Amino acid sequence: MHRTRVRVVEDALDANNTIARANRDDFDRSDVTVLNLMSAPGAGKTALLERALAEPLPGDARAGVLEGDVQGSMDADRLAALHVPVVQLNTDNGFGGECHLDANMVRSALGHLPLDEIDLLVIENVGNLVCPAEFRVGEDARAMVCSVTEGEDKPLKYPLMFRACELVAINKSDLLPHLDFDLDKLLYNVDVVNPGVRTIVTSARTGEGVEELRRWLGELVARRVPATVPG
Ligand SMILES: Nc1nc2c(ncn2[C@@H]2O[C@H](COP(=O)(O)OP(=O)(O)OP(=O)(O)O)[C@@H](O)[C@H]2O)c(=O)[nH]1
Ligand SMILES: [Mg+2]
Repeated sequence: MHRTRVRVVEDALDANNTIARANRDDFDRSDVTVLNLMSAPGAGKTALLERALAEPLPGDARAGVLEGDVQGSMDADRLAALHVPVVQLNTDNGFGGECHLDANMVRSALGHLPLDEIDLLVIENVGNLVCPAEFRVGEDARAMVCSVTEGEDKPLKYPLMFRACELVAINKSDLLPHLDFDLDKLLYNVDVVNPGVRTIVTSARTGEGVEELRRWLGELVARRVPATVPG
């Protein structure tokens, strides 16, 4: 019984990976770098994107955003004001209200994205510290936002998410003076689960760290190796 359950989970992840590779081929054909951006609900993914994408990115990389939410278009509406292409994907709409995006959901949105007109696609995943890290969607890189209101222990309690990412933005730094929060302890815990991972302390309120985040996004696009997928 137990073994059957494990097999089913493995099959589901295999199927997801197959679709993720198909997404990846489509992204490669259009030469688009893809970032899967994850966090707990409300850590500040959309607020940081509003700041980071307000000006053209370094290297004039053109960005687009795929907004994943269970319901509603509030985040997409916020970002649409920036004049970057934004597509809203609701998991409530035919995907059972899932708490994460998977490769098939992203695939269903590809036709709505102007892939040939962008260099970077940021996929804002559904706010959740567990499931999004388990599903590849065809991305080149994964990053997460961890806000200072969440507690220093989160890397130790949700290690997969912290381990899956190559950048951790530690957001809401403007609130530090008002909190009983030890930033060094959080940085230490992040390093324990993902040694050497890049961290940027950010505030979508004051703009702290946003230039560094923008530079990182530019570097992500610049490091892309041109793909050899048949057209
Ligand atoms: N003080 C402060 N508030 C912030 C900061 N970043 C985001 N917020 C606030 O935190 C709340 C959640 O921000 P969002 O950007 O919606 O967070 P999110 O991660 O996109 O949330 P979901 O998409 O629902 O998972 C909003 O009220 C923001 O104004 C920050 O750096 N400092
Ligand atoms: Mg959001």
